[in-house]
Amino acid sequence: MSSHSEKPTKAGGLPSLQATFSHVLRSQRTKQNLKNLLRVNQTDGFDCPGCAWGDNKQGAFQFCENGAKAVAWESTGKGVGREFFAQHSVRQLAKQTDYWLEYQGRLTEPMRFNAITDHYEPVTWSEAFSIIATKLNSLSSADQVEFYTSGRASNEASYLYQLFGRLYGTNNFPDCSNMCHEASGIALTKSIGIGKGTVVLDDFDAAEAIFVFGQNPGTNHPRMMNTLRKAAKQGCKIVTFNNLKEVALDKFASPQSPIELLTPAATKISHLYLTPTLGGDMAAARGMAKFIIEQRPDKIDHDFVQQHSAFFDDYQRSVKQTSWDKIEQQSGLTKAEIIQAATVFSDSKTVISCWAMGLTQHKHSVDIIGEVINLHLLCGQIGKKGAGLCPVRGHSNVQGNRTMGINEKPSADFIDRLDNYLATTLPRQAGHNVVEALKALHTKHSKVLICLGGNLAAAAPDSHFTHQAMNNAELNVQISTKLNRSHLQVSHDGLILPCLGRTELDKQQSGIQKITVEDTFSMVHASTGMTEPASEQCLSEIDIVAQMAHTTFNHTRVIQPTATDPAARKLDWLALRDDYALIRNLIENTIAGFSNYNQGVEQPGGFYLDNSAAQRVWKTDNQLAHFNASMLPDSVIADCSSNAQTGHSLTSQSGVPQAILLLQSLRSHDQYNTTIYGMDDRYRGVKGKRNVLFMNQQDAEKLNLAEDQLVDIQSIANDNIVRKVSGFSVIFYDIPRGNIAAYYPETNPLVSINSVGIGSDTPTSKSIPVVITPSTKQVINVAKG
Ligand SMILES: Nc1nc2c(c(=O)[nH]1)N[C@H]1C(S)=C(S)[C@@H](COP(=O)(O)OP(=O)(O)OC[C@H]3O[C@@H](n4cnc5c(=O)[nH]c(N)nc54)[C@H](O)[C@@H]3O)O[C@H]1N2
Ligand SMILES: Nc1nc2c(c(=O)[nH]1)N[C@H]1C(S)=C(S)[C@@H](COP(=O)(O)OP(=O)(O)OC[C@H]3O[C@@H](n4cnc5c(=O)[nH]c(N)nc54)[C@H](O)[C@@H]3O)O[C@H]1N2
Ligand SMILES: [Mo]
Repeated sequence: MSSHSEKPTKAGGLPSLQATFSHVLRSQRTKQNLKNLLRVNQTDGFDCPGCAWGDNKQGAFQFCENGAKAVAWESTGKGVGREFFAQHSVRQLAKQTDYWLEYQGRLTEPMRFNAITDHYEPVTWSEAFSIIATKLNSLSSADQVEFYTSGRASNEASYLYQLFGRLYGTNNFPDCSNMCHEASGIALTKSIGIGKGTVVLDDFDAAEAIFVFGQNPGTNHPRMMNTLRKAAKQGCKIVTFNNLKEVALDKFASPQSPIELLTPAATKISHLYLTPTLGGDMAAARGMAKFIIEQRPDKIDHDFVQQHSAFFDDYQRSVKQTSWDKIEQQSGLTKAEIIQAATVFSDSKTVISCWAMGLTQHKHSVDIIGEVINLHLLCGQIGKKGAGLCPVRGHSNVQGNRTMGINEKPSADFIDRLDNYLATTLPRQAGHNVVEALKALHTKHSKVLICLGGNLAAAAPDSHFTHQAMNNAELNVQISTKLNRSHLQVSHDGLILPCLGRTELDKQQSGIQKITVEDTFSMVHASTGMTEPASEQCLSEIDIVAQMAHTTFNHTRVIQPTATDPAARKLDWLALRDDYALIRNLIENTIAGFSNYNQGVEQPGGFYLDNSAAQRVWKTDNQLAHFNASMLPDSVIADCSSNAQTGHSLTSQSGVPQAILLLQSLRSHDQYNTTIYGMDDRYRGVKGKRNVLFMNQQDAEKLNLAEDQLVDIQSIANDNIVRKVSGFSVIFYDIPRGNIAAYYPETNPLVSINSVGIGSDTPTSKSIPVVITPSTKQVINVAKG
């Protein structure tokens, strides 16, 4: 009998409400978490750590099932302290699943790795800061340190952290964006002169059509489902491009509607649902442009093109040169399907396009996104009410991190402002992104890794390479709330520094502190935690960063690489920690758009950071929006071997022909990135396991694979390294032939560190060429916990 359950016919509804409360109950802090949920995204509450979708301040509750999981997961009654680490060696812990590691509870005291005993042992905070200061002052170059950031860190924490790193002397700021929306930022900046989305939440009310490319909001941005549901009910046409049939984008029942909650009723979301092949969206969007340019030239916004854009002629030439054959072959869609989508696009007065990881994690993602932007320029669908571009951000403050300067390639303007205000000279040359940082650690050029949140060991590609790189670090410092794989990649010296989470009360000298964040719609607003901290020993991220900086800059340098920046010593790091309003003053004085910052965040809902492109002001070299005239790539996959074209056959060493399939790694409904909440993926009908492989039944039959059979997956790259994962059970799924899907992070070992997006350096986690074979390892992955 098949071990997975029926796929539901609608998303949301009662099961969603039930799941919400079962996670609250499991947190062992039920009462507190019910209170927490009522304060999620409320004006006087805290920003949901779940995702970066904007808040609509009306309505009694602003949380969703997956936001509730994130809150309950953080605010748990379980804790991990010295007894736990005395009991388990690092080597033993490394054998546990990601789920088990985080399920142990909150980190409650600072710990230091002892390489002799292979255990973490208690350390005082002052010893911990002194270890960091001593190490940072002993390096021969500031570029030997990698400062990683994950997108949950607040504006204040991120700002202070980048200031610390830059005053120390480096731009090595690898961050989760490098693996996430990097391609969006690059494509947008190239075309419209700003790397952010151009719409606000209200625009969705005024859109006649909404295109959703490569995004699964039912799981990853559930609050967006209410926006889509409302739009659909108003007659807005929603067009979905997704490699898989995601149930929420078909039918959604709002848990806030009694009828949809309690009966089979649901709102039909997508007017048109197209399933392109992986990496095929550029071809699909090119086809839409071809139809409009060649068949419906009256639908081109000629005034916009003339007044606001450059390189239209080049673009038009590229479009005309692209054949329908190539478009159909590369998109996996028929000309008729593409024309249907193009007709909705060109017939609508206002169009918004949203996208997420299905567009950003490919080899030619910058061009894929460029082509979506081209469509909007072609029809003038930008910089007017109800129209524009919406890269839907992941982490709740990932957009704010970048605004605050977490960027390995800072703009000259940004450094100019800091230099002027602080009377200093900060480094300008580009630092390392994630892939570069890992390579530098791997070759031991970099010696220290500091992580402000996240779980680099599990989030980054090529797990074996990544783990080796992290183990090479002479010092691995992890500022975290929960135990994860990154704490276990330690061979020399390592520190676990436990911090407060978003939901927790943050008391400093000057009183209770708020922090601020920026959402997908460039709204900056405050967030105040209310729960008692998990432990008295947990410090706020800001406190930890401030003390690292204070100790480092007041320590004698053993080797003088670049003289310690005098500005670093002049700054009163501890005063900034005592009152976060002072950090906001510093931000106000050094970053554009933040005037009256402290007053602005007092307003309900916060304040809006201006977006030039939304005003039809183009901050490009010639003050015009640029069409991107790139041709379709020859192949959508990274160069992996001379004959590695999807679907073509390759002869294995044993002489048996094997088909190459293209694998995407995605999220289940029960996870937050590398944090695994449970083993189910309700909307895809998966229960109790994560090592599953979604594949087309015909592909499976061709390979003689039965449903539930265990298989091994091996990726193909142009080096001789074997990258393989074992024991995945086959699930027949509605997915284009030649494409397969499995969960992240389990499939990260398959992504070569060298397989990255052109111009973005983002690991190509949505197009991994692989071969699959019946498993040699008979394991069933069951929940531990
Ligand atoms: N509950 C929860 N919320 C989250 C997260 C989480 O893990 N859990 N993660 C957060 C983060 S950091 C992020 S970045 C976002 C991620 O949000 P998503 O981007 O929605 O995340 P993925 O699961 O990677 O889903 C990618 C979607 O794109 C589709 N897809 C893949 N490749 C292609 C393609 O080539 N073309 C098209 N058209 N579709 C494709 C997949 O079928 C899938 O539906 O969510 C954020 N919110
Ligand atoms: N194969 C594959 N790889 C991917 C992706 C994919 O789709 N496929 N997606 C990529 C994407 S989009 C992203 S954004 C990255 C995510 O990469 P990361 O952001 O590095 O990973 P997370 O899993 O979000 O980090 C979880 C950890 O953050 C810590 N944490 C949680 N809350 C807090 C807090 O408030 N403060 C601090 N200091 N720590 C906290 C906890 O210890 C927890 O274990 O992964 C990328 N990797
Ligand atoms: Mo992300």
